Amino acid sequence: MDTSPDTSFVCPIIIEDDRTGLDTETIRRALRDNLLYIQGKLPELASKNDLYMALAYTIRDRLLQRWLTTQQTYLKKDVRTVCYLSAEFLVGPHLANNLINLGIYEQVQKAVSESGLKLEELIAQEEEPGLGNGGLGRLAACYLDSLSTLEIPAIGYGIRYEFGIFDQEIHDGWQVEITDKWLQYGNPWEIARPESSVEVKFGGYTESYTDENGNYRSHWIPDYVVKGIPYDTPILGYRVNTANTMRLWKSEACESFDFGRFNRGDYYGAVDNKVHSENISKVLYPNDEPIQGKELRLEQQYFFVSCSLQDLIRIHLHENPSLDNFHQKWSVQLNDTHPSVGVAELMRLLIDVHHFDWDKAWFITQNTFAYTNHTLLPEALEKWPLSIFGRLFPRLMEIIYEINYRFLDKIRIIYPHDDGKMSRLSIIDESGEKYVRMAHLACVGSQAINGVAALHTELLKKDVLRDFYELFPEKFSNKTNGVTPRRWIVSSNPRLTFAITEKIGENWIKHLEDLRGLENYVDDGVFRDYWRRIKYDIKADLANYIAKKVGIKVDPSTLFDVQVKRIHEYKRQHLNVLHIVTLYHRLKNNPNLDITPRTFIFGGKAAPGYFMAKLIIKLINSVAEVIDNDPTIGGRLKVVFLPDYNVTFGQRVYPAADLSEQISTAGKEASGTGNMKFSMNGALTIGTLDGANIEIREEVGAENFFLFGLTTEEVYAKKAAGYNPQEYYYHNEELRAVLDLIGSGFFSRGDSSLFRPLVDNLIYDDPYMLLADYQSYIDCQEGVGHAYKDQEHWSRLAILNVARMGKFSSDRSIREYCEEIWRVQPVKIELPDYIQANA
Ligand code: RUG
Repeated sequence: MDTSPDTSFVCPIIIEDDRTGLDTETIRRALRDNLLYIQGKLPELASKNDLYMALAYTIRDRLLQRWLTTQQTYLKKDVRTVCYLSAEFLVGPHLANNLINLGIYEQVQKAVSESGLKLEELIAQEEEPGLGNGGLGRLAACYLDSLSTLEIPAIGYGIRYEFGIFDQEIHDGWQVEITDKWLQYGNPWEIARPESSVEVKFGGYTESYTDENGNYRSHWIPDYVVKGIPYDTPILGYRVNTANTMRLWKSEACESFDFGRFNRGDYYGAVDNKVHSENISKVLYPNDEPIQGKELRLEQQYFFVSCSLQDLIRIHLHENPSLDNFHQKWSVQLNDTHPSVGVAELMRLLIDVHHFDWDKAWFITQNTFAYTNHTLLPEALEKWPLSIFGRLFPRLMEIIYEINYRFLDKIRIIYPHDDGKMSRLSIIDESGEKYVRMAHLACVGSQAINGVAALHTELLKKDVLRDFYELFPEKFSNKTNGVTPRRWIVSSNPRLTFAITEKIGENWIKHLEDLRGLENYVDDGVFRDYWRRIKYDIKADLANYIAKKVGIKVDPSTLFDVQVKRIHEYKRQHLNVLHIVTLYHRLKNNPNLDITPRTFIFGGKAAPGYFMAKLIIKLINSVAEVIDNDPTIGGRLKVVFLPDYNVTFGQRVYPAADLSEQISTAGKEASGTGNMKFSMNGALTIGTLDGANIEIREEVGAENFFLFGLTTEEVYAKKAAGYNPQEYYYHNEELRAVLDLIGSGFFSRGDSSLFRPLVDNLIYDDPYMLLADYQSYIDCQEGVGHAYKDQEHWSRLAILNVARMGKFSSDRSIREYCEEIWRVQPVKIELPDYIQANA
């Protein structure tokens, strides 16, 4: 079948008004039309999901002209394009965001309500694509939003996992993982492009030969070949015509049935290849688990990277006579080390397929890639056993050896006789079993390296990547993360959006620094009163949701103290629990104690194999149950664990928080982005000097931030001096009472063994130094309680927090990447006249 574009069929496309019109009447007509002709349903028999699908198609129709015009403009203008390679894109639901970005929320609300429906109910129907674990994938999604909003030519490449991050249920307080079947009712936002499929090699061996010019070359004969099929989703910017593409790859077998094996009677073996090939994009790996030995994950990484680079080369050669200028047209960002095998793959494609010599290929490769590091945790720094890597990608292994050999040759000249330096810098770890160090490959093969918050970048330079920093200081820079205000304020918090816009106009949505204008209203008592009423209403909505979801009644007038993020020991949800148990213990000893009533809200998933994280979830639920059933507490403390924390739930919870818990051990959280979402929505932060907390505190002012805990230097110094948590346990009576209470079985129906591993870990090891920070945290929380009692004062602090969050828009981060790393320019997209007339 010929699937190439037929250029003889070039004629102006006549677009039906029903597919582009933005007025209420046209949208209503289009909705009915799509219900009938796409969903195949009559209105009287349509389910809510049918109506959601019809609406989603109606909105997608309105994106298509923008999307196609964007692609056409990029081709015509021969632009430089950013290519964001990420194993995760946690984009969240599309519908509401697209309505906001198109500027047709109200029209659609009306169109839908005339049919007796509520838009919010249809929005709630959307199954969110959970194609990420947390911060890293969500950051990639915010960056796509900002790239489009800033009209920057960009493509996001990733994997179309059939099953995203698992759904979390809580059974008897324990996390239970359920398969995420996000595709079961179809995905109206994507378009499959099988005609642009590519093939990816795995396994086998290489053969060397000498080409016609006498050059030594290598040829990869694979064991099997997998097909990558692209699925494209438009990512529309806010009130611009730019709609960039997120292209996610699905794996399929090249030959779905092995007739050779079938004819030999090997019926099951005949479909083996198909099953194995399809498995590659089957499921997202939950992070926080040791990755060594997870061969399928390495296959996933190579699969999507190879597909994406082949795709870029194909697009490039469509417009350019050769790949000589590839690095001038594309800037490829490696989102963590997950896609860093791309350095070797681009070399392979240039040398083996396009016959470049080594030096030229290396020049192009080094000038194409840039690498973002997202973690300092040693267990998250990827390295792959050479045995697996070499077996799966024999040709890449040769190339990596050659890159390393040439790299170390240069190092030897700079640091003669320094074997320690050589082995520390080498791409191959030879200290025991041999490994490929992916961060080293990324550093050597990239023109720029960045961390994601100021502290994190400094620690990379001083510690994890110190030798590389010494070698190429000019490659290093910091790019503090940001989040998109379109999703994290406008879409999730319409009440706050209205209140802000009423005072300072709507420019802040694209220029978040304009929020500073709110400072003029901080002394306005009427505004503060309005602010508090809004917050109360949002909290009341969340209270209703909590009642429906987990059957717990919470009071919106209590302080909503929220910690939502992945469950991990370094994030220290259990420190939060120690505070709760401290308050409970105090109230038990002194029932008339005057404390600020609080509702503690938790949400987050634990990696399925991470025992301690799962035990922390159980502990939260156990403490919640005991406190909830204790009549002497009288509602002064409530603890809620909301299951299945995801983007949709985040949008509900950030706006309702009074207090944001950002309590990681200093030096462990690379940046954090939840900290920004809370603060933008008017929550105050209690936090350590970690990640972006430091910069948030600098922006909002130290007096508007509840700071506690050891600094990174103090953490390091204490560790170096031989940290002994028992000293804290024995010297702090209250802390001891709290740990003993948990260890005694009080919260586990008398079972004193249940939380023993957690308590013992704290007393005898405490790798994340909870005990060292305990007293400082408790004292700081006391300050929070006092501050909340003065509501006028609290509202001032909250308004100032919002007003000073301008820095943390992902637009600012993306501008910095564009100017300092990618060197790309915005490109205006002009729609054909007949479309503009509609808009
Ligand atoms: O843990 C980090 C967060 O601190 C950071 O905000 C986020 C985005 O930069 O990335 C998170 N992260 C790091 N997720 N995965 C990793 C390691 O692969």
